[in-house]
Amino acid sequence: MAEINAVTDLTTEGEVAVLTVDSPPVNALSVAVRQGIVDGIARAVADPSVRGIVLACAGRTFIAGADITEFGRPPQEPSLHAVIRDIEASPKPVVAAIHGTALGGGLETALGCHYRVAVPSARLGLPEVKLGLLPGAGGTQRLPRVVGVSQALEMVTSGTPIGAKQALDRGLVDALAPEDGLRAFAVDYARRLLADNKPLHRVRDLPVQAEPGVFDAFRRANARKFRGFDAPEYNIRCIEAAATQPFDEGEQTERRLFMELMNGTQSKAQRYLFFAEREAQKIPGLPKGTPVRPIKKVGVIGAGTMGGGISMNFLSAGYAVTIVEANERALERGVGIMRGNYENTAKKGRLTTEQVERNMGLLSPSMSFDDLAECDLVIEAVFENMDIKLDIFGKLDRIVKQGAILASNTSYLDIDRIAGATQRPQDVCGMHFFSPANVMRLLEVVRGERTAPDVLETVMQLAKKIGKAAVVAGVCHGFIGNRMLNLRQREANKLILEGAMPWDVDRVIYDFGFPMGPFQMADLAGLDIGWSAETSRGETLRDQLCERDRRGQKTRSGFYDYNEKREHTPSPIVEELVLKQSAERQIRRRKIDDQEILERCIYPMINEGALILEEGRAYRASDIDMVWLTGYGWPAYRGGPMFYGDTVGLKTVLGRMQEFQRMSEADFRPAPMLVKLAESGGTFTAA
Ligand code: 3H9
Repeated sequence: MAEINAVTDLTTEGEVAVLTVDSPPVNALSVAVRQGIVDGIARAVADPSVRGIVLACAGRTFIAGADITEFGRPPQEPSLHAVIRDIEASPKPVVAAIHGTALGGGLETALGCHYRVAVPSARLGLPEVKLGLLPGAGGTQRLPRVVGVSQALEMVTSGTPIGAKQALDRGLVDALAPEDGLRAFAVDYARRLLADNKPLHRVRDLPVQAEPGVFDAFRRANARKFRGFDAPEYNIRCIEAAATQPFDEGEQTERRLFMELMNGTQSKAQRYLFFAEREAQKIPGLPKGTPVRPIKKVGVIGAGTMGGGISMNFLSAGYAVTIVEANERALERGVGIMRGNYENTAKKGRLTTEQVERNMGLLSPSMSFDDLAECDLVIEAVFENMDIKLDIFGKLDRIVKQGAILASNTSYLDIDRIAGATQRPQDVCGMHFFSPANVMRLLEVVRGERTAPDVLETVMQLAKKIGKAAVVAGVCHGFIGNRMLNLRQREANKLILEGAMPWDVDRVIYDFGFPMGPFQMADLAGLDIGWSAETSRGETLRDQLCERDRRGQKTRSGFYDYNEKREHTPSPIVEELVLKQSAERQIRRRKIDDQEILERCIYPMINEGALILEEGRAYRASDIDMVWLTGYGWPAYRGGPMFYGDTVGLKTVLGRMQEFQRMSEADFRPAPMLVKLAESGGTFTAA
């Protein structure tokens, strides 16, 4: 074995040289890997005894992309372009041997090879768009030459990898290798190429054609999905260049557009979020190797919207779930809705009917707490009422086996008090899912004062298994997400009394990049959540709307009027009620511009985030940003509220908070951390 450098080596098997990259964890294309490939290829090309080359990787995966940690720093030679150019120019055939994932620069490197073989479990894709980028090492020019323009457009703008079998069908892979014999297969494949005198397939030389109008049609079809993001459009332009320009010119276009994205704020935000998601898994005081408790059977209390959605997460991941509800009709209804949801997914082709039956077969509906006795984890998802929860946890303590984890899905309440209702507070934590719980990625894991480390570790690992992005929050009213959301809602409510209309606030929030504004969100959730006709005093706008049976989308009217397609239009009744409210409260309405609406809604949230950090209810600013990204539809290209605060500049945020303080001292009091960072020129995300 000949070592090329610390992360690559070259061995020969007869006339075939195998160049192996070994740079854990994911063989990213760091400068050392790039140099190793260039030197390894040069050595194999120069060796007269070598006639063919295999490019392979050690460890769990083929090359997973450029080394993202190098982005934003001065570029170092050799560039990835040079690496791929050298591979493609090799006079001896180069075969890429792919296992794990060939992603981004990794797939681009494979596309520079003359042939590609992969194990069936391998996945191949160009996920750069998720980092606000485009494949910048010839990927947008080579991919359409192999899979065609339509498939290439789909792959680069979605960033979703495809499986090896699909890649074989599309010509992206030339042959499938046995799962545990990739290296030998690739070497043999190279030998056969040589024996059969096969030509060198240089992808750059292949033709590429596009149907007239294909690009604009693609843009139109995806306009909603791409709204606000720069990278999808840049990717489309590159594929367009591949179809209209010679290869070298197309590569130059790609390079130029790549650099524009790389230097922009959007990609910076999206790259930050990539690391934020991984960082959120690292919990202070929880060393690697913390033991986990085995979880096989899960219990869920409550078969309402939340309980049903929570159960579906576990059923879909193959866990047995016992769902308990107090009355039979509610239980039947809840189970029926779950089945209906699965069947709808099956109708859309995203589940087979067998999978629907398998999932539903794992569910045991029950009306007795005693059926939870053998569960390893029980999640309570009933009405937000402390007394009811205390009663339930007392019962669980008596019934459920020792060592089980007892969790509450409460959105606001004090987990320590709930834990206090048991003799085993160390086994209690919060698992706060977001509605619809089977869809939204966020799981706030609330760490109580006495939650045991292995309980926390178990829940964090479990979250990954059910496809959730878990973030640890400390005990406080509303935890991270809802505590901050309350402030946005407070300001939205104030703004409409002071001069804006609900649709003005919603438009500003939507244009900022959220899927909808606060009033549309309220209509969707239902205005009567927590409202009752008996106790209504008719004072607030919400009271007045509910009293008129304007309870949101479900009654086809709320802050807006809705048609049968659920399209909304501003309501003249609401306008009248808003004006009346202002008059009754003797508020002189004034014109409020969009900038003020945005700042009033967002800056107090940032300020609250600073308080949350100060109090230690979140471990880091990026955890707060993950909460908002995965639970509330914060636009990824703005990085999250704390990152956004940094982007605007904390001095600016502080300055505006101080101006707003003149209107209301208590509502806009700056957090000491905000003041300190603004004065010292610091940032939340680098703090
Ligand atoms: C690109 O290629 C641009 C080019 O087109 C143009 C260039 C000119 N770099 O996710 P995991 C780290 S853009 C640096 O937990 P898994 C990660 O931070 C790139 N580090 O493992 C983590 O570190 P830590 C296009 C990276 O098994 C550790 O590896 N490629 C990179 O769940 C383990 O990661 C992508 O976007 C990287 N590229 O998933 C692929 N990737 O342990 C990005 C990972 O300290 N990567 N790390 O927290 C992934 O999607 C997943 O990591 C992968 C493995 C699916 C590969």
